[in-house]
Amino acid sequence: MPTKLTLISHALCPYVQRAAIVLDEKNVPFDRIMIDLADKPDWFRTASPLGKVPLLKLGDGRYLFESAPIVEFLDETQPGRLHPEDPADRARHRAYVEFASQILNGIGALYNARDDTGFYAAGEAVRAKFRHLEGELDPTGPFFAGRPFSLVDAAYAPVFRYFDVFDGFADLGTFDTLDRVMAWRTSLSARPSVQKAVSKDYPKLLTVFLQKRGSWMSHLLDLRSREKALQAAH
Ligand SMILES: N[C@@H](CCC(=O)N[C@@H](CS)C(=O)NCC(=O)O)C(=O)O
Repeated sequence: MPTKLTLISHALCPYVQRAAIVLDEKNVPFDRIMIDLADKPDWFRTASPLGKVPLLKLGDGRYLFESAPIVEFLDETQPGRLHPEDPADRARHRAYVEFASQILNGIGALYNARDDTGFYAAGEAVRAKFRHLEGELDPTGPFFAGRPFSLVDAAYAPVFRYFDVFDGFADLGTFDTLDRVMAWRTSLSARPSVQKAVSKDYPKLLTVFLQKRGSWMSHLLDLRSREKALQAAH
């Protein structure tokens, strides 16, 4: 590619993280531009047909949109394949990337639930998906398909990152008894490309985002911070 790639981003977006992880796994230098999704600039509206991040700006000025085609493009154009060779395996991997997107929708339902009933129902729906994954993971690990890190791993690392923050104020039990999923989560969180995909203030930014939802999760966060304040006062 003639010149540097640019990843059009948002600090909290899990789909942006997929592209950032793949770029880093392939040692591709790239620039990053953050977009305020509450106040989208005109050039972004023009470049992004769905008005969403990520976008990948190529060296020739063209923009790619949608995380799945973006990471597939990177996989095809940059050395070090992150997709399996066998077409059926590849199709399965693509399906599990979509499965990760469905879990992200479930996480959205969880943090937007208005009351405890909706919250626990959304939590159970997310857990059911991880229960399914427990049977799909390579038993030897450390990643989805065993030793090689793949595009599927890049899709799940941002999913697990939500729980690193949720764990600070709620015991959801999402991964209880799901030993392979937990081991996968741990391996992904130790991966340098995963760590570098967000800024250091990600947990704080996500916490503020969750506090503002006016949801049951916001209420749990509020309870936790009151508890902490009380403990600090004693
Ligand atoms: N299917 C898209 C989903 C991307 C997406 O949902 N991006 C969100 C942020 S995480 C967004 O840009 N939302 C802005 C909006 O909908 O206005 C992909 O895989 O790239």
